[in-house]
Amino acid sequence: MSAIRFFHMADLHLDSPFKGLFGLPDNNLKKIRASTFEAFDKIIHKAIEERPDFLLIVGDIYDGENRSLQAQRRFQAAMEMLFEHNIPVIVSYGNHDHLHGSWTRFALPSNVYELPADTSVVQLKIRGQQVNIYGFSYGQRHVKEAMIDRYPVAQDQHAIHIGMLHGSEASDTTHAVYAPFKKEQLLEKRYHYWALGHIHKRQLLHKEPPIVYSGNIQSRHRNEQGVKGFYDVTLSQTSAQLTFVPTSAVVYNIVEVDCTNVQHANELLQKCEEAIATNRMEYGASVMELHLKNIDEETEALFEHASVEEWLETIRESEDGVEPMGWVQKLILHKKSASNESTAMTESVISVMEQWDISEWKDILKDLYQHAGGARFVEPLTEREIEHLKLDAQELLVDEIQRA
Ligand SMILES: [Mn+2]
Repeated sequence: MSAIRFFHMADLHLDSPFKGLFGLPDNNLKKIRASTFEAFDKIIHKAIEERPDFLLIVGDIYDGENRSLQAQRRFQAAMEMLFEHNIPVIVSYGNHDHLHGSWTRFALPSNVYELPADTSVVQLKIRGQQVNIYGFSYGQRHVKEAMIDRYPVAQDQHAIHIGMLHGSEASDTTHAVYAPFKKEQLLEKRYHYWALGHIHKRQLLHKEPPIVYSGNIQSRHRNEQGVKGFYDVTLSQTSAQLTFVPTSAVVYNIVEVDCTNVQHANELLQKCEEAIATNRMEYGASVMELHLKNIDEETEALFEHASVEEWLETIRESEDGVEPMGWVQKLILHKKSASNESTAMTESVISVMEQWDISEWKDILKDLYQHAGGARFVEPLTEREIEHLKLDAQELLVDEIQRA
């Protein structure tokens, strides 16, 4: 029985708008706005070069339910290229590009199998090997039902069975729970591989058989740090080999700068520049959060007559025009003087915040959201927005406590 080879990817979020980026030079902004497409192109090029047997795309190809024209055009063209090379693509749509949205229709070539809203199976024959792929697309945005109940238990003992599922573990309370499942439920289906989507952080939930989130192919904001990509999988009934392939066009990173013994502004600037250069060597184009570590009183004095914003401007200026781009989004000071007591206090406040659910957040923020004049200026309160608020609140808290 021969092994098969496929690419497992999810959450392409093509044409993500990248809101909330301010003050960037035009070429940097352009690079970031094109990053989801650039990452996608890398996958298509690799597929054409290396000819895997098929591709699996597990939901959220498009960022919006109106499936932007630009994104569809790029996707369509890519699928045509794969058609030319006889590479099948199995697609399930997720909560972002669910079937109930309205969009301008493109006709995809016949190598693309779009899964319907009911769980169904796509059957492929690869060098004599039968391969059954099970999955569904989101019929509407919110699929709260345990769709896993609708997947059949594998029957054909000679086939390779693969499940595609865009959803999250029932126990995972950090995300909006869609199509919830328990690991045991997946294992009960006796499939050889579970290709998951929805969670943007790459992770292996189970090894044999593999239950895998490939994560998204390109970070979309500062809560999605690190290199993103997809899995190149070689699979037989008895073995699985997974290779992570990076695709990020722009890497979101936290860069640490050790400020021990820094006394003068030029020394601090030089340390920052060195840290950024090292990051550039390793990751290429990046959006960075610069964390200044080990700031003692002498270093702290450098911020007495120049604000953090001024420092940020100065650091950004020295990066202007350097390729590949390095955009410093934020500058965060970690002062040495912070006592253990204040750390403990910060942590206890943060842990209280962690326990708030969305309705509590709404209650806490109701003055803002119900304000007659202000409400229309704020973003809708999504999980992601709450994540941002949490991080901002933590920073503010640490800062205030240290200053006290
Ligand atoms: Mn997604």
